[in-house]
Amino acid sequence: MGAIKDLTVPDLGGATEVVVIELLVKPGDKVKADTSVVTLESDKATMEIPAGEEGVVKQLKVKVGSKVGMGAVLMTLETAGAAATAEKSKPAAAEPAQTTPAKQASSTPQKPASPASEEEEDEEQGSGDVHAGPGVRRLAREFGIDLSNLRGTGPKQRVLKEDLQSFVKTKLASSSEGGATFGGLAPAPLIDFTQFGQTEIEELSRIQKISGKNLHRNWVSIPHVTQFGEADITELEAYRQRHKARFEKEKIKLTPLVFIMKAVVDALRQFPQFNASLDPKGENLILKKYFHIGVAVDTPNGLVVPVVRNVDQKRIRALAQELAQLSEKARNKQLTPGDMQGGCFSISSLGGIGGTAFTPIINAPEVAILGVSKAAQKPIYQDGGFIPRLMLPLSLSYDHRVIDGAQAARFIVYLSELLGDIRHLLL
Ligand code: CAO
Repeated sequence: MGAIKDLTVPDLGGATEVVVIELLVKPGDKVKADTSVVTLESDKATMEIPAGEEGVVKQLKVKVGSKVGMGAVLMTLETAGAAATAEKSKPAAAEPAQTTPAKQASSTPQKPASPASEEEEDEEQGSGDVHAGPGVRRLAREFGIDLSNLRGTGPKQRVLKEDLQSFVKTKLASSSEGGATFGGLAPAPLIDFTQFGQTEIEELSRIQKISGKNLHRNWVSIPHVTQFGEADITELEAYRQRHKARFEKEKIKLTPLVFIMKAVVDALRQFPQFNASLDPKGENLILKKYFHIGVAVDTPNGLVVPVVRNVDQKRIRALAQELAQLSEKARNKQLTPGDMQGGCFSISSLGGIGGTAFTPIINAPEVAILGVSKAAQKPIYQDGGFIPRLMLPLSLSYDHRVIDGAQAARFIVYLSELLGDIRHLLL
């Protein structure tokens, strides 16, 4: 049997009294010399007291809330040593130093950490290469987080409370049902950019703050794949040019987008799983029998996605009118929440600006979104020679939990065929 030793409150570094805020062990627990057994708190800091010696906890002498001073007995330990006589140990502060640096680190008396001394104390409390204050360690223990999985952003890579919070947030966002985890995202580096040059702070708009959160959630929670394609819209463009002036007289802008909306509805009929939402459990597909299409509109205050309802029941003229009204409302900040609800599928058109392709983010709870880029003349091989054709780049992002790659390829091929043959759209 080992010796029975009292574990006492060490030198408090100036504080006369501290409070026991946590008992980390119970009688019968096996402890190592560096196992934290009690957390004490002064009005300035918290500190964890290590067992000091390997052994078994015999009896707790304090409770949570007890106020104690230097030398007070916290608990008794049956040490693993050979000596059989019970002996009252001296306060930890006076304990002889261990011979190896590692042991010294774990059994060196703890001092309450004042803000200035905390970093020094972290060194002492470091397990392996991890440096963290006692509060952070306690929090990590409560959450069951192994601090060695985190990359600290403090001095000497010290793990800060913020690092822990961002680790937990990332875990929650990416939490799936069991399975292996891959260490989570590294926290974003905290950089003082003024060290590199002049800077200016500009607050994000309200819309950017809201849509940013939604975009981030959709990006991390939906397994996105983007299928690219091209539609030959030479005939469609010729048709549009023929009718554009007539529409303009009525102050209606006829752009390729309205034709694309019509073609999308036709493709949604053909491929109903694109006009669907996953139920919250991810077990059923809710198939929609209506065709409401969201259209991303770029406004000075950020991106909004008003919804054009019952696109299947509207003619090109009515759609063009409604799209103009909705984008006007969006740019004048007059959209109501109702204007942005109920979408089945979204279209994000950057065709008026340029670029060749992009990967749009799915607008949950929808399962797919079509990105449209600027049409360009391209040499297309036909009947033994190259001829110029106006090609429209399409980027279809889809939720791979719901849609297979083959279905997505079929969808984009079908859509391209519709856009390539104007008769389909007008009939
Ligand atoms: N290829 C070639 N030209 C195109 C085109 C395309 N794919 N799409 C539009 N155009 C042309 C139009 O025909 C028009 O030219 P004309 O006046 O000569 O006919 C010009 O580009 C401008 O069109 P527009 O952008 O004003 O109109 P639209 O109907 O195509 O789009 C709207 C309306 C509201 C979708 C658009 O103004 C808009 O806001 N787009 C940005 C959406 C966005 O930001 N998406 C990104 C989301 S992810 O951050």
